[in-house]
Amino acid sequence: MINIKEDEKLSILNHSCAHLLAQAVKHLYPSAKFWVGPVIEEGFYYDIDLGDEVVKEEDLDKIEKEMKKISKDGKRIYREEISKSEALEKFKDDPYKVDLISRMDESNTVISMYTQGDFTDLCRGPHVESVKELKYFKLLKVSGAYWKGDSKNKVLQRIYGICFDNEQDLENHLKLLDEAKMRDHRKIGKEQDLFMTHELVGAGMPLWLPNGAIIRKELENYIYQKERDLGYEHVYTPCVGTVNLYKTSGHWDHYKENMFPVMKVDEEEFVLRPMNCPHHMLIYKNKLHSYRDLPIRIGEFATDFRYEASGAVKGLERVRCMCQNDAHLFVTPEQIKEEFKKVVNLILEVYKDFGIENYKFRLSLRDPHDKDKYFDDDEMWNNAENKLRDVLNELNIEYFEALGEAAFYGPKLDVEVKPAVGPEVTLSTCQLDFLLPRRFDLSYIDNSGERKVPVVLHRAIFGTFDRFSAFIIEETKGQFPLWLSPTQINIIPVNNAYHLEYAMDIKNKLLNLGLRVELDDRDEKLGYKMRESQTKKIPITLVLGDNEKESNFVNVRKYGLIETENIAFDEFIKLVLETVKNKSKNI
Ligand code: TSB
Ligand code: ZN
Repeated sequence: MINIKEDEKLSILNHSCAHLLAQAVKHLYPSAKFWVGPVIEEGFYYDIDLGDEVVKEEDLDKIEKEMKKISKDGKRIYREEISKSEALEKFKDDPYKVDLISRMDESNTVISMYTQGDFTDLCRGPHVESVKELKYFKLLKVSGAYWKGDSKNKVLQRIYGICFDNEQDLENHLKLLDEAKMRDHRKIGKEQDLFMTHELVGAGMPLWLPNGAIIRKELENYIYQKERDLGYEHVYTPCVGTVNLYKTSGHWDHYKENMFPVMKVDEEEFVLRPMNCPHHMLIYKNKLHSYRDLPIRIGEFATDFRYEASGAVKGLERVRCMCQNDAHLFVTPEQIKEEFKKVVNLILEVYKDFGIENYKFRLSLRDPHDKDKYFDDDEMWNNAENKLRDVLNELNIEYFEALGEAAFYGPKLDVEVKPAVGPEVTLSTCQLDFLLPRRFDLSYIDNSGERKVPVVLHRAIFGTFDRFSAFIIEETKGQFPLWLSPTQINIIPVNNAYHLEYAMDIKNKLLNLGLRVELDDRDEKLGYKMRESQTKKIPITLVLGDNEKESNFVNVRKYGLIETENIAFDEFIKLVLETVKNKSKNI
């Protein structure tokens, strides 16, 4: 999707359109007072004080019509520069503008205003020359916004819109917005009871509902098995640690702004952990190790807490409480490349299983000038960064480099995945770390009996279960493959009086095979129940009547298809189990 702010021409157009919106609002709501109307990535908005009146979504049409009328009138847009005292006099009845003007420093700011027809607004500009140029716009939504973003202040009405310079671009953009709305995992999450949030729990702290929990459990089982096969050992550790633990690791100095504040218990200070590395370092340190033990791969589905700005949290995609599919691999320097390659191959394998094809590898490097974020040891950094480059080149993997994106303890390989709509998201990561093993004084005995420091690879294949689930919900539009579907099979008896017993028998047999089955025995019409099964996006619906009962068959309707198929029950079982095992979409 286009970033309006980054396109100079569209920026001017959208800013001018914000004024057109304000003028139309003034015509329709004469007492309206205006705060600010900036251009944003998604278009523009204007914050407006309408006294006791409230603009609703359905009022946007009316405002849009007025905007069109003004635009047709085709008045020129004039710029005038005025002194601060003139500005204060001119806008003296408008406390919002007075607030803005009083804070302006005349010595380094030119105060300007723009006029179009009967409307004048204080503005830096620039603007288009005439309102006639503002033809292809759309008002998108309205919400409340505290004046100056402070919850102690009055709530203003924020009206959002977007403007293009031709009809086709506007249409394409609106289509994309519709598509994004339809796929939005927050919407699907609500419709399918996957997760919820509640202000009493807090922003960015999702509650996984039973349906969502099934998906998450399946993801956990899937990756757990893959990791076991690769020699990972899984652990459980607490999601708090003492401040001293994070001072030892260096998080306290380099990651504090991403952490929740300290909790005091008795005389000890604790934090909610933002990462699991320190805990895993201590598990490694619990025993003496010889080079023969390495690599040691410690995995955990670990809950972390991070401070994310309240405006940045989004459904499951960006949360403050997350569960990482985390592991720390303790290796000798000679094992780095091989172990790193295995991680990259695991990422590729998982993406293949999930049909993820649109992604880029990003090599995240330190910014050598940022001495606050990155520890100061050029040799260590260069060594680590070059090691990663070598591996990527040997694997023939295309990547791009991103300065200043490394973790404080080392460079990383992040995978940026492009969703069906919307901006890229970082899912997987694999990071190389020479620092934390030193800070925790880790060691192993090498083959000549000498004490050596291991190297650590931090890696998360899904990233977090939260973000990965958000991604999968949007990619599939909530039509999950059979193995992930909360309900896999819905059984509908044609007539409860005659077919319920057979339906219950089929249900129990499927449940015994470990499948997730529902039986719809409500006294509703067959057609109604079948339609509902489709709305709920259940992959398989079985309709059972006389024919099926007599021959031990099932009548199968796959999600999204109209036609149905009669299959012998034994055959059906085989098909279903195979589909689940192969993780294919449907039978
Ligand atoms: C891989 N210590 C490493 C770990 O061993 C670590 O924490 N890396 S991380 O900071 O990059 O986080 C791992 C992954 O978590 C990221 O790749 C990203 O996919 C996911 N993630 C990060 N922040 C959030 C968030 N606020 N909400 C959801 N997922 C997140
Ligand atoms: Zn880590």
